[in-house]
Amino acid sequence: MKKKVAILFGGNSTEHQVSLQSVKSIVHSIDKRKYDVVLIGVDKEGKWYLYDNLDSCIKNSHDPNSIELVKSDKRIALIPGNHIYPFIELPSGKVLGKIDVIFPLLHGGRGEDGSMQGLFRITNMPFVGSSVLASAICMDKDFTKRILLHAGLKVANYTTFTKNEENNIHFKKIKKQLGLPVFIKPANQGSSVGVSKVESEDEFHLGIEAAFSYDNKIIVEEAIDGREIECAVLGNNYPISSLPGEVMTNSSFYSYEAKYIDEKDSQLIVPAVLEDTVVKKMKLTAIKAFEAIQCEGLARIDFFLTKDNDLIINEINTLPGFTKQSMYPKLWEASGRCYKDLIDDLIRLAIERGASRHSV
Ligand code: G1L
Repeated sequence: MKKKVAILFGGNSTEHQVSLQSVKSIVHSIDKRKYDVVLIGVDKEGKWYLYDNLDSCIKNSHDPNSIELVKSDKRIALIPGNHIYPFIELPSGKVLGKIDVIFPLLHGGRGEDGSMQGLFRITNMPFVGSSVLASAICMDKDFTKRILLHAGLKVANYTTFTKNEENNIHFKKIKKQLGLPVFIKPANQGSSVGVSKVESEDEFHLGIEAAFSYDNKIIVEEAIDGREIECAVLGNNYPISSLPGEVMTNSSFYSYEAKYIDEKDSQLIVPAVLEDTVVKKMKLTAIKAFEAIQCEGLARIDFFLTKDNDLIINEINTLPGFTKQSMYPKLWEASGRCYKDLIDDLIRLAIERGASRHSV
């Protein structure tokens, strides 16, 4: 029997557009003989709408940065306590047919800190990707590093400050501890904004202020001189890793700008040109990191590779870009798994896990 896959998309952030592009790619590629797709858009206020087709979801906008969801005439909600039919139409309360699995392509606020995954669990809905704990950990750069360090993996040296320590941050002490330049970032992984690279005391104080305007916790991190290499991991209990790929950018700081502001300025080289020994080590380390955080389904592990072939984990992304052109699918494509099969694998992994008890 065909399975019903509900794709949840939208959300309230800058990644809104990536989300819509990713839905387009998935709807285009998903095996229609195996799956029926149900489209559910989440608007900026957090309201959920049901759509008949992709064209009716998106307001035609000439400015790609201001793409907006069109409200459909069907509001829906996912509510606890309704057993196998937790999706209901609003305001009538009529139940929607059974959904087998949710593909949550959501970003920002509630979409990625584990709380949405909590809702799926409470309503007993199988879903693609990591569950509550791993999603929440990966949202926080400080907690991510603590877990990775505890697992014996390398991360950039850093220090954390909370808002109540703001008046007790000393440039000289940091300079001694981490050297210069340093990166200052909000701890919240979701904020692609509020990041600065600083070289001087003046810049330092501005950077601290900027980061605190996005989060009550910030990290100050040594700048690593290295190539940016990323690896894709797929699986639940027996995860596998892809060949690595490289993100090429012009200069160290522009790498941030390019990544966050204009993705087109960076070039993806897949697979990355690396020695076999480095590839092997990277694939193993990526799986170790995935397991340390207890990720499920998928994650993209981002590394710095230094001149001495040291592997330093920069970031773990449980919600990687997912258009056909994005790094995560490209890495699998280069490793012999096409986009359509990848979608298939992720849905299968979600259902398999749904049938067993969640531990975290
Ligand atoms: F459902 C998955 F597979 F777990 C999943 C969920 C979310 C994969 C990728 C993403 N990515 C995002 O939501 C996005 C923030 C990059 C927008 Cl598409």
